[in-house]
Order: sequence, then structure tokens, then C-alpha cells
Amino acid sequence: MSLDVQKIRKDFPILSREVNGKPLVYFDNAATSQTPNQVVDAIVDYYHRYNANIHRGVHHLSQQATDAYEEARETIRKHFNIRYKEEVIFTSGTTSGINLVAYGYASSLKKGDEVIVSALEHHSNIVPWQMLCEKTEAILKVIPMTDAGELDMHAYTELLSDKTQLVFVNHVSNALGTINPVEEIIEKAHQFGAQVLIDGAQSASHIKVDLQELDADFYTVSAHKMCGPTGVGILYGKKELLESLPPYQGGGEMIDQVTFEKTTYAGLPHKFEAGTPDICGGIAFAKAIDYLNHIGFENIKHYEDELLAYATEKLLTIEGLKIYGESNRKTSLVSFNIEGIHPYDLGTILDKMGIAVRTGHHCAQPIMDYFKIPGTVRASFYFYNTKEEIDYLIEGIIKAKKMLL
Ligand code: 7TS
Repeated sequence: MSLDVQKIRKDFPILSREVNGKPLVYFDNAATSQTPNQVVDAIVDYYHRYNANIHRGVHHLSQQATDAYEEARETIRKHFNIRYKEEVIFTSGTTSGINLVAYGYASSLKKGDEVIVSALEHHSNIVPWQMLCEKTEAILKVIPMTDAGELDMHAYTELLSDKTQLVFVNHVSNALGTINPVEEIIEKAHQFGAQVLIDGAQSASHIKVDLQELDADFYTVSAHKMCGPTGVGILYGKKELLESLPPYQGGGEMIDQVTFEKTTYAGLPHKFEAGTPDICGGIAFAKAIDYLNHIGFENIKHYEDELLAYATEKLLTIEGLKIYGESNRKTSLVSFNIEGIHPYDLGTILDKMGIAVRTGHHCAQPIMDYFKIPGTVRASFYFYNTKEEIDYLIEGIIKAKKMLL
């Protein structure tokens, strides 16, 4: 089945606005995706009809909000084929999910233990582990990358040993779009008894992930990259591992009994959900997942592959343009530079034409260092983008090139 993109675009009023007097072309979806009416309506409905704190009140509204929030958890569980509802921890997004796990391992890692990260990571999946290594004197090892922007899997195999405790890799690189072979990474790590955290910030929006099949130990997601609101996401963790980790934050909701002598903690998932969560955000996240499933991930993938192939082919006709990230397993994202032009300058001119791209290091400085560049221009597509918009980008780049060179 093909997508009726014109019909889909009607769900996103923002796509019809103008920027700098030109129709908006929104190609910054890897930073945050746009939000369809169905999700915005769910947010409005929550605040109009049943805004209340959850898990606490005997009153009607509190019960209604609690039921909706727990139903949202169930929708998310089903979508990712997670075995138990307790394994779905609501967080404020990928960054907080990773920090929760990194904090938790501080009490079990020992001096000389090894943890493995990849060269393709967002800073969110580097810095928390560096902080963990500083605290525990564990050693951080890095899976190197290749010129094509793929992980060197042979080198990965060599890094693994009985000392390896943890491996953390993103499913999809935000700077290059590479889809990493996470199945193989997980399987190999498990052979050494190591646990694996997969950063799913860039994958969950494009790929339907089956977490039982994937067998990741932890998986993190941000709602705002998959048509949901900002400030909410989930951490999936295998039950026995989550049970063994200490709570991340103390406060209301996460306790069983509190006395000044001793506090006992609530069971999963509440142990990791201190304080009032983003109730509306969780409910809206589930709506976003329903929306995406209604469109269908197979349809999304098929259409986005077409957009990627089209954009890649057209971009490469521009003289002096180099694309970074040449894996043949990519999501719909192109990161590029034009010889002699700073990415920031190109991005600024494109913005004047109403085209939103991201420029800079994309919070992935080690990748930029590898290519010895200050940054790239990144155009990241989603299922509501069109080939006509890509044509407009190409025209824009050609015009900008004339102005800048
Ligand atoms: N990991 C990856 C792979 C990401 O792409 C991002 C955000 C994060 C973690 C952090 O997610 P957050 O929701 O907690 O902020 N990436 C981007 C980006 O590429 N441009 O802006 C944000």
C-alpha cells in the first residue's frame, strides 16, 4: 500500500505555514518530528476534561487520568512487543533513560571492568558512561567506524572479553543515518555475559522494533522524534536487570514505606518514576504510536527509502557536494557538505528560503573529528515529506552555492 502523503499532510497544520515568506520545508525531523492533530487533540482533551495527578487520588478525575496513563503504558508495551508492563519505565526521553541506567551501574561496576561504546554515538550515549567510568574506574573502549560511516564489526569482536560488562550503541546514528547491526552486537555481547543498552532515539520513529526478538537488555526512546510531544519517552529494561538496579531519583511515587529510619521502594515500574510524571505527555505518546501504526511502519519505510534514494541521487549531481554516511542500511537522512562552504552559512541561507535543516556537529563530535570537519548540513526526512520538497532543497542549495562561492 502506498501512502497518501497529501492527505497525511493535512494532519500536520504546521506543514502549511510559511517561514520567511516561503512555504516551510521541514527537514529537521531527526531533531524533532512534527505533531499531528490526533496527538494535539489528545493533549487538549486531557487538559479540558481530566487533568489530575495520578496514582494518588480517590476522586474521579485522578482515577481517569491514572487509567489513561496506564493504558498508554500498555499501548507502548504492545507496540514494542515488551513482555511485561513493569518493563516500560516512563522517562523524560532518551537522555534521561541512559542516565538512569548509567547511574544504576555505578554501584556494581568495579575498577578494571570494561564498557564499550561506539564511535557513532550521540553525546547522550557517551557522556553518562564517561561519568560512570570516572566514578568506578571502569575502562571505556570504543568500536571504531569506517569511512562509509559503519561500525567496524571485526574490531568490535576484538574488543569483547570476559572483562566487558556493558555495551551501548545506538540503533541508528543521528548524524549519518546508519542503521547499526544491533542484532549482531547484542548476540556477541551476550556470549561474554555483557549487557547491552540500545539508544533507539533515531530508530523507533522509522522502524517497528520488537524488543523480545531483539533481546536488548535496555532500549531508550524519545516520543518527540516519533510524532509525540517533547519531554517524554520510555526506557525498556529486562525485569530482572531493572530490579537489580538502585532507584535513580528519590521522592514521591517510588516508595513503599517511608520512616526516618528506613525507606523501602516501590516495585517496577514505579521505583524509577519518582515525582509527578508528564502524565499528558505519556498519554499523547501512546496516541502518536497509534497514529504511526495506523499509517503502518512498512509503508513508512517503503516511502522513506524512496525519499532517501531520490535525495541522494539528486544531491550527488551538485558539484563539490559530499555525503557523509554511505552505508546501504540507512534511515531517510542525508548529512553533507559542499566544498568551500561552511555548513552554518549554507543552513542560514536555506532558512531564508523556508527550508529547515540542521547544521553543526549534531551532538556527535567524534564523528565530525573522524571526518576532520566542523559539522555537516543534515536534511532528515519523515513520511510527510515529499519529492517536491527535495527538489526545492536542491534548487536552494544551487542558489546558495552561487551566493557563497
Ligand atoms: N540519542 C540519539 C541517537 C539522538 O539522536 C538524540 C537526539 C538523543 C540520543 C537525545 O534525545 P533526547 O530526546 O533525550 O534529547 N538527537 C538530536 C538530533 O539529532 N538533533 O537534535 C537532537
